[in-house]
Amino acid sequence: MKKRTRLILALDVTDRQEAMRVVSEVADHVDAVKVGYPAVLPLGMELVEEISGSADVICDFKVADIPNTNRLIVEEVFRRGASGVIVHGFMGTDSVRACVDAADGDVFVLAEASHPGGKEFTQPVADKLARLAVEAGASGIIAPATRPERVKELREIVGPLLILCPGVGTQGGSASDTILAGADYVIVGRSIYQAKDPKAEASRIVGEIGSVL
Ligand code: NUP
Repeated sequence: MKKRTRLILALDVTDRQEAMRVVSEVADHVDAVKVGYPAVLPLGMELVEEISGSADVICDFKVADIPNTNRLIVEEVFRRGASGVIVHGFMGTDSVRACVDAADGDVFVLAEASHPGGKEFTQPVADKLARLAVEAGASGIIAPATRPERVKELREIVGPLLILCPGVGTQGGSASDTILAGADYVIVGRSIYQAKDPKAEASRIVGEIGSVL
């Protein structure tokens, strides 16, 4: 994944035409497009194939199973053209390692979730999950833009691994504060794809990120 604008679009759009319209409008402003179940369940893995022709795609499937099942899922994700996949760490080091071994690209481990409920279960074990990501050979972690102080602490643990942060905009996080805290990329969904002018909003966020680099 290139590191140019440091903005990743979260494309939680369920209509194919709408999805492709948003992607084409913001393509110049994002380093990757993240798709998850909201888009892939109605639109199929063909969506990944289609977008991957013009942009890096990260599949946010929060893979969380035994090693063999994880392997099968991750192999298919990359076979369809994705460049990255988001997985859970709580199933254990062997389950994450199976993802890393099967991947033909980046594996990101969710360390701490960005929503308020992320404080209940993920926050108490986030440091451990971040260490697991390092040990399992992952490319990076997912950390909360809603808690920049936690991004800073997690950076201490993961060193040079990539940190991707959702939670900017609608969830209350700030793109510039998140980058200043040590994130490599911010992930933004609704603030962009629900905007009247998604391209203008993406451009504004890229400008905000650029202003602190
Ligand atoms: O902790 C997480 N928080 C989060 O919002 C882990 C995630 N993967 N996400 C995803 O990031 C979430 O599923 C959505 O696709 C995106 C944020 O979207 P938005 O709040 O900017 O609309």
